Amino acid sequence: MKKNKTEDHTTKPVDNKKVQSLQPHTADATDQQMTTDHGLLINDDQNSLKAGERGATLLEDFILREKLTHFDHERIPERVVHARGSGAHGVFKLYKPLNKVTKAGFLNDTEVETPVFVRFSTVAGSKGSTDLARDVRGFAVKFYTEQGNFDLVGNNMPVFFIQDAMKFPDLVHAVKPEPDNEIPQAASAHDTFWDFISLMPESTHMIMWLMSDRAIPRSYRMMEGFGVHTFRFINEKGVASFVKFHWKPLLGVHSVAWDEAQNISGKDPDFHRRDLWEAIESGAFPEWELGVQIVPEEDEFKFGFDLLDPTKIIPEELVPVERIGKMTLNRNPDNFFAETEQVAFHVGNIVPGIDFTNDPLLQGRLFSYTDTQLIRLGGPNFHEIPINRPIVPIYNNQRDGFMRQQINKGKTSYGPNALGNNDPQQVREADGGFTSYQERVDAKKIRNRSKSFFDHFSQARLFFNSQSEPEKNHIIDAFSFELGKVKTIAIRERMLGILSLVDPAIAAEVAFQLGLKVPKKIEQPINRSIPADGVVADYQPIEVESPIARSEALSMENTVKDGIVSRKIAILAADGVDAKSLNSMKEALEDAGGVVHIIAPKLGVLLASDNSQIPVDESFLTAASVLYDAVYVPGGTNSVATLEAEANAVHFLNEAFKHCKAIAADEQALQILEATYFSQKIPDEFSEETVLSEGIVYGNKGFRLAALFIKAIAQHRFWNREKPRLVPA
Ligand code: HDD
Repeated sequence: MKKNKTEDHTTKPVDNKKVQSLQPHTADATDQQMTTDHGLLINDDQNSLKAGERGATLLEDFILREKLTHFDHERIPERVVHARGSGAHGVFKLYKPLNKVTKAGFLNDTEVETPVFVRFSTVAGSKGSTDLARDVRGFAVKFYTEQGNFDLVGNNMPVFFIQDAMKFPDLVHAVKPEPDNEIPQAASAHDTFWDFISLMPESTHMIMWLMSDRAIPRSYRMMEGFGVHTFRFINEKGVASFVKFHWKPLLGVHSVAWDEAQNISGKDPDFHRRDLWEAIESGAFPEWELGVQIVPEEDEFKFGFDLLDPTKIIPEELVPVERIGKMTLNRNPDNFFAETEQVAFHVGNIVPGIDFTNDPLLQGRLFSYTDTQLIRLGGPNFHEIPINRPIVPIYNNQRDGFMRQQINKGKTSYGPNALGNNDPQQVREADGGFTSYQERVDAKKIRNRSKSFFDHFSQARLFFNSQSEPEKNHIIDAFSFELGKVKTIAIRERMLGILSLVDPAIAAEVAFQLGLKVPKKIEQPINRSIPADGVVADYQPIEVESPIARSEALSMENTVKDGIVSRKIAILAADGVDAKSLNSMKEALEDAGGVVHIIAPKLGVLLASDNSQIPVDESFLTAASVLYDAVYVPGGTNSVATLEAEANAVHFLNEAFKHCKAIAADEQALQILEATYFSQKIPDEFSEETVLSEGIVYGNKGFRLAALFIKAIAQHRFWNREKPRLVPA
């Protein structure tokens, strides 16, 4: 008889303190025998216990009861927001000590690799919704430091919709599916969302981000992350500075086209989840640099906006982002539920050297995250779930509660105590005990908002003005789409009014698409706070001039475009393909780090013109252009003729062109390009210049063809193709 093993090994290569701490909790059934939850070996797991072959099932059947009961209780509530997400393990390594500004241990020791667990998410959709919704992306990082867990619970946009946590339930109720019919799923394009937004001028800056391509990333690996709020750093001397956190992806910041996003949602709703998983499995580990913007306390009031206002950025031109370390995601979770679903982030998990500010949104969050875990994970012991445990031991007088794992020894669970030596002992600040930053507060209790929070438009304008022409067009298209889905004309008009305060030109263009006029008089939003003391109410925005007109960092056009690592490239081929034309391109792309799939009319193998066999990865039934970054058609007369007669192949190319992707063809394959809708856009001859502006490469010049194609793919997209819209695909 085989013995049941209780411990397990993992095949995953990465090893660090967090991975080790998860180890005793993992199980691998390979070569093991089946047991009940109580360790009894099971003889038959296929049939219930019955009174005779055709008899009724017996209540006595504890094996059946256990199996059904466990199954019946498998689901837990999904997150009230950010329900849809994907996680990964990794490490953070510091470039240089930050002792001048913070005493946080993990920000001072360049030798230490701090384990992290990251969860990316969309906000509005349910757990099973599409990855490609137009939405904010969550970017939550749990650092398992030697001083306890530090959670940086951020988003891929640097600002937020509202300035006060009091409005969070309203915001979420407005964006979630409408309560009468639960429509639409994972979409902000509906009446209740825009009703709310059009009455909340403070959301205008965030709305510009949400309508931009940032809301439809190409990959979780290609988005920035932001801590959003201004936090505090505190150094050994107790001197504080303000800090904003940034994550800068080494692959650059890239997005898909909106039409493409909608198609991906149908073809592969798990697109981002799959992309992250596959990249890590293949060893193309996603990397981000952690950046900080540091503002000395004495400079708090030097800006035209309030550092405590979460609807404002500090433009990088005013305070540069200093890159202080690198995070690498190098290990997929073993079990989605145990790790990604049960991980519990909390913006209140901080370590000595980091502290909060009075940002009223942050202050509300400090309550909400623990509160939500209590219902979602079922009680106060969620910190004991393996993924949530710190890598340092936990000792305190908290006891009991549902599912308590820790077996606390001794008589005392209170302090002070003399019976137990007064253990566990409090720790002096000098020895690492946490003390809150001693901010001086001398104020009246009031329910109001600071006047310094009332400028709602200057940074919205700064964002728009900083975009490239295609990015601006996308924003206008997105507003036209979203407001076009809104049924109530008054809401559309109210939003046009708000937009006209950002920039009359955007308002005019969106109004044109909606067949409306920009209202002359801006309707006063209703039902907002009543000014008790004559202080201007928050619905009366004030105008503040931005100290800069444009900020380079806000446009994705200026991002890194230096390679094709992990980019997916489709090679379209059929029997009779020229093996050399296919293989030389495939090799060149793979050498540059690209991921190549051969797509053919059917699965199996292709018989090349030299009789060699080439395995097919996908067929036109299983693959789609929207799932790739670029497409190449190799030579071989028969292959090209077959593809030309295959509508799906021509459609593949048309769609790739429509979505502004790099396209390459062997000179023998030119005829299939000529069968597309974009045949008149193919340059007569290609040169490095045309490749970088048009993104189409063809010919038979071997290495040069591949080299230029790689350059084109690295450009990500050729947005200049978008207008006029040629392709009906
Ligand atoms: Fe939040 C989840 C990010 C404002 C209340 N939030 C959640 C997650 C992220 C953020 C990334 C998912 C964490 C995960 O993957 O498990 N939230 C933000 C950012 C905000 C923000 C960047 C503004 C700067 N959130 C915010 C406010 C409140 C909440 C103002 C409430 C007062 N957020 C929650 C929550 C969630 C959450 C209800 C749902 C699931 C969870 O916490 O664990 O407590």
